[in-house]
Amino acid sequence: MKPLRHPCILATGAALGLAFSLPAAAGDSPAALTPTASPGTQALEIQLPKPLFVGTPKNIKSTNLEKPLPGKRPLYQVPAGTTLLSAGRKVSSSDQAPIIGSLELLTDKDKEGGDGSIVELSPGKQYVQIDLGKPAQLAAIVVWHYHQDARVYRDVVVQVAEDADFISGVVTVFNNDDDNSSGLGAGKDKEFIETYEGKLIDGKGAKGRYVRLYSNGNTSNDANHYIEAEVYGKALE
Ligand SMILES: [Ca+2]
Ligand SMILES: [Ca+2]
Repeated sequence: MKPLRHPCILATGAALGLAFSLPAAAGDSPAALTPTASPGTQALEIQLPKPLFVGTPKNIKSTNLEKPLPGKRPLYQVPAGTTLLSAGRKVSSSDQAPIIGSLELLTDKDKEGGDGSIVELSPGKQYVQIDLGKPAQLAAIVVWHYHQDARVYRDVVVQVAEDADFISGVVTVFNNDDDNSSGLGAGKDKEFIETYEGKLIDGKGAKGRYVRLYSNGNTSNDANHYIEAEVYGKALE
């Protein structure tokens, strides 16, 4: 009898759970994942898309990979009064003519993983930039590059600045380019596997009007993708 060549085509949570996190299974205890809120804070509410992983995980090569969480991301505490600042805001990019999709997809609140929800930028180091319209103090940035399969986007760097050219008041809040191949400085953050939960990045209270997110290809191909980028914080004006 011939062995099955693709025993995981009908992948189950058990089959996938070895390599990366999946949506909470019945029996998960949200209470156990919820840190105690302190006065003046609130849990960040993030609208999540439908999970899409349907295949087996790819062989991901990374020497700097964060260990995937065993379940859903714990609730994240942010300063009270924090709101979503980026919805509908203008997006620019180092690639003003994306290969697929348009830059508006970054802030249209659609985070579903299907092809129609994804903008594809040219290969190599590229950035997208969100204009919040006015200065703000940032609590968190959540980015969905892609979640049709498990992969890692390279050299993810997130910066905040006062001006659109990133000359004044530039603060780097995330950088996992550990070998400085993108030339923005070597970062100490870890690479991460993309999931439907997106990647939550601490805004560290950085102040600015513009948020820029860099990447440089991914472990499946050399293109750069975005589904949505959300910026949470408080307007300063
Ligand atoms: Ca979107
Ligand atoms: Ca690098």
